[in-house]
Amino acid sequence: MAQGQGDYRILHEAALRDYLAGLPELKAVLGGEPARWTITEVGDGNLNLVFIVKGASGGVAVKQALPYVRLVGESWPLPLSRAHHEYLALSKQAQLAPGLVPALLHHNESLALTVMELLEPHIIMRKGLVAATQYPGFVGDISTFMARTLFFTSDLALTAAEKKEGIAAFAGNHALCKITEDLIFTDPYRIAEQNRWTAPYLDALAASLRDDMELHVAISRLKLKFMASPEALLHGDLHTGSIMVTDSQTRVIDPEFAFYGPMGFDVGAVLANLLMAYFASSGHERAPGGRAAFEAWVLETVEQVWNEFSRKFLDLWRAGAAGDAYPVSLFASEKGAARLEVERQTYMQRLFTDAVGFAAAKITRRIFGLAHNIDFELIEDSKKRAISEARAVRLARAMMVETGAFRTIADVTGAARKLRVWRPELSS
Ligand code: SR1
Ligand code: MG
Repeated sequence: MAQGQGDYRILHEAALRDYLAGLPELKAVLGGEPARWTITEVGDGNLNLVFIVKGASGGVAVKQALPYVRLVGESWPLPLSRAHHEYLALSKQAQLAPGLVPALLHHNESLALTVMELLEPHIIMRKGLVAATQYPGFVGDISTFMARTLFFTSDLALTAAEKKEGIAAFAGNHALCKITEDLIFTDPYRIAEQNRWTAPYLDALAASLRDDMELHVAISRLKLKFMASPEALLHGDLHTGSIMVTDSQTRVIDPEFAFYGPMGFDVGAVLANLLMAYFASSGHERAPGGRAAFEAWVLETVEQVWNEFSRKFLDLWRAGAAGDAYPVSLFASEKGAARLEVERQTYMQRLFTDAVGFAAAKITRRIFGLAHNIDFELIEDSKKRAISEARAVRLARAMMVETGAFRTIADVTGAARKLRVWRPELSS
């Protein structure tokens, strides 16, 4: 029995086969004899089991939450209720951003188990970025996903009552928020058992993070914003490992960290992960077509993600927002419409500043915290890896402490471009 959920048991291969065989709709999707289905555990994330099941006529993906953090083990318990919040978030995202999340086929609350469409031939975007693959459809899709999911779950689109119901529905996901509060906003800046970095080269840089009070203030302001600004329903973990892609398709997966928080956290996550792909690129082997073209594409993508997100979000707002914020009755006159338009620009500038700060926090945690990413980790030569990471950290510190100096997204990409050739001093 796990955490009071009497029917919960971990479904390994045989039990999963029996379970799926007992569900007529899924049995029909898979086809053929259940005994001949292939079942492979493919989860490479930090928290859950993920199985790919294939039958004579089709396949499905099955995700089951474990009652603990997979990356660490049973010593770190984690509520199964995250599977419920993930299912809720996926359902909402499917409604608001159709075609940009996997189709939901089945959910079992007690087993903390969800069956989804098998995304094939999609791959995890982060893996594609490590191989220097460009994704021309990504900007359009991710900007639509963020603009629609964030706008339509905010006070700009909802009544106050609807918004508060939404907050309440996700308020129980606080254990997942706590992971973020600790691993992103606290641990990298103090001695924490689970921190790690590319030693010895980044030893001095790691120590400097613990002693940098301007950084401590900046990260604490961001933490407060994360904890105390329920602006919209966030994905909550929107990195490139939570996105699956083909040349022409994008699917956002894994919203188990979903809750009502500051919009800039999701936007910043996407920007941060693209920037890390950019800085990591020079540490990897030359790819066909060259790394330069890829790196130029990544920075162009960073700019377009923000610009397209901002344009689409504003379009939704201008198209007739029905939410209780900025009441239509207060801005009905010509003068009111003009003033509201100025206010929209101010709102977007504030959202941009939030995204810049959160992006910086996301970069720093991947270099000094518990959970790293393959963009850097797959750079075998640890000195090369440290150089790429130090460049990213230098940008992140500036973005976090001198956030006001980044007025436009071109300020961010311009600074990244300069740091791409900076030679950091490493510890030895
Ligand atoms: C213990 S969980 C570590 C990280 O994995 C997830 O993908 C989140 O980013 C979390 O912070
Ligand atoms: Mg995840």
